[in-house]
Amino acid sequence: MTNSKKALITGITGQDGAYLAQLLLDKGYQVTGTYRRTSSVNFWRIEELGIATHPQLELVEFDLTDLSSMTRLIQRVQPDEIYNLAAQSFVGVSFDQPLTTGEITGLGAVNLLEAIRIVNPNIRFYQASTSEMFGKVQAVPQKEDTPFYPRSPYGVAKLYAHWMTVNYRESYGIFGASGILFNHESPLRGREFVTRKITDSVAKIHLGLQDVLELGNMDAKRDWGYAKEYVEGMWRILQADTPDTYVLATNRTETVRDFVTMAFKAVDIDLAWSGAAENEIGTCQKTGRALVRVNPKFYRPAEVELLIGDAGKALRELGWKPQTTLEQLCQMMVEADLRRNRAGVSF
Ligand code: NDP
Ligand code: GDR
Repeated sequence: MTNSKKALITGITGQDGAYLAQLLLDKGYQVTGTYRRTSSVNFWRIEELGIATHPQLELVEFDLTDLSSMTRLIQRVQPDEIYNLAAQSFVGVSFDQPLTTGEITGLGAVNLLEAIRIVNPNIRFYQASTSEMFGKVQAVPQKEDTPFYPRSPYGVAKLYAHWMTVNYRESYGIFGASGILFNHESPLRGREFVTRKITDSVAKIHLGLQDVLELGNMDAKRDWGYAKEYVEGMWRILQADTPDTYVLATNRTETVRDFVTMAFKAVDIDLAWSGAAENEIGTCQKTGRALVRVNPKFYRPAEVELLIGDAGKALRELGWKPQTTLEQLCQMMVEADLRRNRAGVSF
């Protein structure tokens, strides 16, 4: 299928960037994806999806903190749509690197908005906002009008970028839309995030490549969906008649502990939990072997305890709703990690 539309995706080497590129290429878009210069290229996700050498995909080196290169890139590509997915996206690291996180995750979005304002205010802009902006629970389920209370430098930076998107929408009439996405996972999730850390460890433990899985706060509750479905929501947000803000979520929440139990179940291991807080352990019911342990080094200085989203507005206005259950998602991730570990691949 071909289509005359052009899209620019920042952060194509990340989980969502890869899935979104695949979706837009399937729709016939001409896609320009940006990646950061590093000593070794990081294209494993787009390679796994089989799109790295797609004739309608252009890959461009770019850094979100560099306004001049961004302006030139937008001038050259003249995209119809820009999806700003690039960010320092790991909450834990944001406590150690608050300034870098602010520059990339917060100011980076404003660089793009400024470039759009200068080059072509008709370009549609999607900002990857996050449920981390809700942070400390003010109301449940969280939706578009729930008050924000971010609990990390990442959440604060994202909130700044979110409000700047709204501000450019209101001040300059730019089509600045924002998706407040709750956690979404997949086999392409980075291994530092808890779901993938769990499924990769479960695969390794099952294959005898690892002894124990160490985690931080097991009581945190998250609303986890499937990333591939969430990028479809991003696209729908940019096809709406007017720019707006939408929550994408599943409206189901589970603890980290529940996800661990589910992941071990996917390899036929039933866990028994004992102890509390720092002393909690998960043991194999059959053998009594300790497989999961808490290590306080993974605790965060401030935690987001409970996220559960209401995506009713996205369903009503965009016809978007999640389809994959958490059990299916978890199974898919464990199977992918079993395959990778059996093949000796470490992504
Ligand atoms: P990833 O961490 O997988 O990807 C982030 C991307 O940003 C990578 O391509 C990364 O490049 C790139 N990047 C980082 N710093 C810069 C920089 N200075 N200049 C240019 N590119 C940079 O995130 P996800 O795909 O999971 O998430 C996509 C977006 O959605 C992020 O903004 C995230 O904060 C947000 N979000 C994610 C949610 C989720 O559950 N996944 C939920 C809500 C929001 P490199 O590969 O080189 O590191
Ligand atoms: P989150 O995702 O912070 O919600 O941000 P992450 O998977 O890192 O943490 C989820 C919860 O699990 C707890 N946890 C651990 N987390 C990690 N990473 N490692 C551990 O060992 C561990 N043990 C317990 C955390 O404390 C937390 O409560 C993700 C990112 O994708 C953001 O970019 C995005 O905006 C939000 O989701 C929505």
